[in-house]
Amino acid sequence: MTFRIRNYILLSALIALTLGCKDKTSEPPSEDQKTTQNTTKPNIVFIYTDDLGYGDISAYGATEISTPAIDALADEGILFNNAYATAATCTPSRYSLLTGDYAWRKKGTGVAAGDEALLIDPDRTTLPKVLHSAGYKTAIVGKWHLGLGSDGSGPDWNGKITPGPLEVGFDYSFIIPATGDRVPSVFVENHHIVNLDPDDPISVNYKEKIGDWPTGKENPELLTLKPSQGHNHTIINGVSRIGYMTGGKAALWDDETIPMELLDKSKKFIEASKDQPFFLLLSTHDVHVPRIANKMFQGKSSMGARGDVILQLDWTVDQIVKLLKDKGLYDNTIVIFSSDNGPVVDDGYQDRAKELLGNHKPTGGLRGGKYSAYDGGSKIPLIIRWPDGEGEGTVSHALVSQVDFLSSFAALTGVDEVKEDVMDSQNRLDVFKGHTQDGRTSIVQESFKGPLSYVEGEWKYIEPLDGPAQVPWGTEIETGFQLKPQLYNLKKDPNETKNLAAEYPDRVSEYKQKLDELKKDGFTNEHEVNLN
Ligand code: NG6
Ligand code: CA
Repeated sequence: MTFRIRNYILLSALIALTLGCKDKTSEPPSEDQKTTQNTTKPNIVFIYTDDLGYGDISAYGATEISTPAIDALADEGILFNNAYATAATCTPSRYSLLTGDYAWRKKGTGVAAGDEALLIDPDRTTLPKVLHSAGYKTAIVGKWHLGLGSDGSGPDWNGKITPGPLEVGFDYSFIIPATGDRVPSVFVENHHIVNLDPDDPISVNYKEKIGDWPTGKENPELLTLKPSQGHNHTIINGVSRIGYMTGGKAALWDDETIPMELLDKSKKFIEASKDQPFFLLLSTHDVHVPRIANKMFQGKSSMGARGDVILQLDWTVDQIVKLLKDKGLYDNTIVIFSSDNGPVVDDGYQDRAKELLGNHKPTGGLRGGKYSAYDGGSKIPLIIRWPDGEGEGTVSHALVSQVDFLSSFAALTGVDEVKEDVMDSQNRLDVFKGHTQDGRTSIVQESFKGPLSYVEGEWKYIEPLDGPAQVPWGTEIETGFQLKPQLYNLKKDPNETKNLAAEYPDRVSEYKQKLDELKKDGFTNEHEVNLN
């Protein structure tokens, strides 16, 4: 895609104003939908991918892989090239997206275990609750990874699994409880495991082996995909996972059809919601490990499993867009595409991602990657395609954070006030719509059990903290831990190569003070632990 200049933004805004800019390729809505779909409250489909990097798609400059469906969204919408998840791992980023708060304010939000209790307080304001109050039907389909069940007891796998997504504001949920590489390898629909046979109850344990199902450690000869780090507990479908499980055989998912299952449930939700505005959070398993593409995509990229699942993800986007067009809903639906954290090449399985990477740069050259305090950890792709063509084909350089969707969508849907329990989310609707390039003044980035960073304008300060320079379990990613403060100029040095802290001591103390100030409203120092 071609990067166009600011004038173009103005010009297209003008054209949109005069002509009422519409997507030419989509089907006109049916008479039926014209009457039932409320144009002041557009549907929202948020495609939230897992571990997809800033450089992983062709719209962001990848040349070794082509992602035409995602690129088409960028051509029809706004591509943000200065957008951040709040954290470098999944659980805290998702916590922020749904609550509008930085996750370092809340204990236990590092990377949730597969049997963790629900991390979001059901009494608090959430993004789906805000949209629900505006008359939206809300759903999450896909990866959850924010815990299930009550504090102390966790999820009751064989009974009613609650609290969970439904208790924090979703009307419908069909989820992978934690991650694809964590047990239990089953889907949970609303409050129950799908296809669970009561005569074959499920047990899950994260401390010790239970039952007699083989493990990667004891029976490596049974593996079709071998671990490279950890991941040597219970074997499901030839792949050893994190955590032990036994029972629930009929409920096990098939890794190769996860995207199809998620699409099917998304489709049913969309079809059932056509009479009112809807919010669908489609939270893909791709491109997280284990990367097991469907047969349709196996061997289709030059990069092995990781490239194949990027193609599979692009196909998912294409399917969703086609579905919206088929149903006549595309002209009244905002489509958002983003990722929960930066990329990682070897994240624990010998899937040859590293060997076959070739010239591809998942972070687009940014320093670090998933887990890291450097920008490779949390600077992510973000594309917003507005149904009325706003910002069509433009690029926004504004500093934006996923934490702001809650307040911005509240404003969009006419919810005047967001309660005080939301501390960090700001209404940046004008920025998300491309009306202005004046983004946030500052953001905070969270690395995995490591330092926080404070970004203001073109400057980034990383707080000093003691810990290993590299992620210790072998992913070959720099953490960002350093005993001295770090200061980078992201404009002149986007890859954070030159620490300028010694040259600008006043800036360092100013940013340290500002970060400390933000921490005063709530901070859990569990992030200040050593990774070892
Ligand atoms: C790590 C896992 C990694 C991944 C990550 C969470 C090991 C060695 N590594 O602990 O594979 O599951 O947790 O990823 O176990 S996230 O995208 O959900 O945050
Ligand atoms: Ca992730």
